[in-house]
Amino acid sequence: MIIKEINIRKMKMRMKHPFTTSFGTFQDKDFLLLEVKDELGNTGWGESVAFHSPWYSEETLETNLHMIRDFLIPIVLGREIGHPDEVSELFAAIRKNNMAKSTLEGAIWDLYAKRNKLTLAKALGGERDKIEVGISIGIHENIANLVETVRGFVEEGYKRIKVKIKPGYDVDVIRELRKNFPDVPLMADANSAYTLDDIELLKQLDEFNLTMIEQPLASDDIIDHAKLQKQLKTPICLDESIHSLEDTRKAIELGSTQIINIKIGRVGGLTEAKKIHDYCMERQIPVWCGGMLESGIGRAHNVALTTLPNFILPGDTAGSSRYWEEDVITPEVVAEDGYITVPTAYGIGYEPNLKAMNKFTVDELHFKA
Ligand code: OSB
Ligand code: MG
Repeated sequence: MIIKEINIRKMKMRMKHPFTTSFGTFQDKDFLLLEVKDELGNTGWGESVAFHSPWYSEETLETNLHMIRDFLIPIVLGREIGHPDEVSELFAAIRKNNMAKSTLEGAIWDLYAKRNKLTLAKALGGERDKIEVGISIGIHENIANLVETVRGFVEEGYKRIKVKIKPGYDVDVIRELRKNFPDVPLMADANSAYTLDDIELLKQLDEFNLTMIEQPLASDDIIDHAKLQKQLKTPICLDESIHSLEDTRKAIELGSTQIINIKIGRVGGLTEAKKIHDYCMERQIPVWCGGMLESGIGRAHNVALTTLPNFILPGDTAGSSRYWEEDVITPEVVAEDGYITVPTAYGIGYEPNLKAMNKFTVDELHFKA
């Protein structure tokens, strides 16, 4: 297929509820959507999961726009591409900037699947027709409110509950949740808020039978996590520290992690995500699909990836209505009793809802071969 046309939309969508992590609060979501077209008029869609500010990682919407416009589009525009796996090889000449790469690579995967009359799930080698999903819940300053929020999602059937923690909002919060929900699969995500000085405190979490603790230590660390894991019963899962298959190999070899959170954007695209999945499957390391508060386009990519067999643990990809009054795809992603049914239409399996998309578009850029 020849990449003939690329269109970028700068989007602004207000989330239904603010979402607070140890590093900041999200309310307005600024992000990019990208559409690719081939010589036959087929289209594919991708989403940049970079946030407005460099809190979670160094990438932002504007750095992604710069990388996509000035470096990545010139590599693919007008080029003949046989298979989307070639895209990550072409992009290897550019260091890092994984979320930027993933935006364009994801759109080309969708295009490839549509052109070959395959679902994206099938094109990736996925097998499931429905996926199990959990939910990620932000910091609630009022613990009674948090308990009620969790109760609502447990009643909706979500398969596991993840709560954010930070220093001063950790052991007591988890104790209260365990008291109220003794049997619910529960985990905590610290988004790098602790250091090895907090070992004694983190060890107290062992008594609550958490499925895992996600990224307790620095966002660029794999050494201290290995030291911490030796002293914790609770499995550590790395999120921020994993950007590639190589990072995955090193973290597993060191004993820094027992579970991997795969985010397509963070690892530079679906091809690398699949490599990490396959590597972990061979070593019986479970993986799950993380979320970046995506709109429907990114959410659809997550659903397709999660159909691969080693996505053993429920991910963070909840239904569209958890985040948005109106999503940019049709139909919207629906989670029912903790399952999302994998769509059967070709490519990502959901159509862009252009009316909604236009409403939330603040700028557009067009590129033609
Ligand atoms: O660490 O997984 C994370 C949201 C923003 C930034 C980082 C993270 C998160 C989430 C929510 O946990 C994931 C989602 O619901 O999409
Ligand atoms: Mg995380």
